[in-house]
Amino acid sequence: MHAWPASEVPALPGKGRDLRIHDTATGGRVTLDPGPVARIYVCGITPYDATHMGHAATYNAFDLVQRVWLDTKRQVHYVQNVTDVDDPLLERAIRDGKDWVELAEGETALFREDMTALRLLPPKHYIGAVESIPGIVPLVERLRDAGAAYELEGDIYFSVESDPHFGEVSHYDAAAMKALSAERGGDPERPGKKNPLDPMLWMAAREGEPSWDGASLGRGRPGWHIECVAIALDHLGMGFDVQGGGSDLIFPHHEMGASHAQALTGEYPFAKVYVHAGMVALDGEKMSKSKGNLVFVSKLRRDGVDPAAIRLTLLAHHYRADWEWTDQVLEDAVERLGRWRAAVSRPDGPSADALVEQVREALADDLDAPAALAAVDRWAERQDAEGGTDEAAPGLVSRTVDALLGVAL
Ligand code: 5CA
Ligand code: ZN
Repeated sequence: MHAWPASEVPALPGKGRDLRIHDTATGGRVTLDPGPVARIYVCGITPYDATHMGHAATYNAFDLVQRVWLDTKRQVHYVQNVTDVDDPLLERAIRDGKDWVELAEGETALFREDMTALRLLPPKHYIGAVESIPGIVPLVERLRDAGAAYELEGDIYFSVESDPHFGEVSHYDAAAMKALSAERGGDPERPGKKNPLDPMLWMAAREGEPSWDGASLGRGRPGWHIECVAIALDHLGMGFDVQGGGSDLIFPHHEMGASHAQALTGEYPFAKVYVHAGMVALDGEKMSKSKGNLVFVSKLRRDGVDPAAIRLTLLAHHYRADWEWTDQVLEDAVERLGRWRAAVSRPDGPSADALVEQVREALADDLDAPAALAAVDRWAERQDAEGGTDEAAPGLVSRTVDALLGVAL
């Protein structure tokens, strides 16, 4: 699949800082030390109702990871998937009387437009689940042949007991795992499973649903977790730097993905750190396609809201916090954008050398975007109150905000 165009990232003077980031698996902060090519996998959308502010907030967080790495003069090998076949997508297509392929293509196209408008840098590889099926089948066969998977009425399940590290991403207890599994696509109540938590790797073809040739598995379609594993292993290999997504993916998705990959390769870990963004809510509840309480990026754009203001709204919240979308948070961002634009439109101003370092330091410190915004606010206030004689300052502020925060002033 093709991704979307990259906005230019200006180079800044000096050198960026290494990223210290909260790792879900260890529960602590880790200083990342990627090689010259940093490797990151971020779980992509299931394209049936894109792009809401929750999605945008999560992708904004991982865009900051990428920008911090680029500032350290590293290359970034960023992979993102599209879950372009899945139960909820098929259900939505039936509900709306649409062809599921057209629904997925249309929503993915809209997502690309939104990402471009928000200046979120594209992945190097943007890969659909459907196009990955030929690579998924042999992985499921290997797991089955190694005894890490078993058949149940034609479907193939992964045995969580086959990975000695199972549970080490989320650290949830058995009851929490069971509840989340039922809530997020699993089937813990199905009779005949070895462990209620075991997730499906391959689902035998169902009447009226799309299916693909699965060689010795028979016709069917892949389970959700193995799709992301196949794509990550194909494009990044084991031991990549960051596995990312929203906190609703901690369990089962990222826990199961790690176990699939570890059972397949015998290597550990799947990813060096697991990074999760908080949930954006509307009217007191997590914004979600299934509940329908959504604010869409495309709707705001159509209403004439500047994408830079949408992005500043996201940046005003720490990526790990759960927060609530309101008209007020957007209004605050519109106002801030106006102040910043006025401040950089003058021919000179107070020196911005310290500001570059403050923004760098804030982002390196577990992506503290609110602290980065506060630093720019302070420069804009000084510009307003006293001005200055540094002719390079307004341009340097613009480039810093653009390079590290993705906001074009
Ligand atoms: N296709 C799968 C991942 S392989 C999926 O979860 N798709 S999604 O469309 O439901 O979500 C896409 C990304 O947005 C995921 O990282 C998810 O964690 C994140 N996300 C979904 N809802 C919210 C929300 N309300 N707030 C923050 N992030 C969210
Ligand atoms: Zn995923």
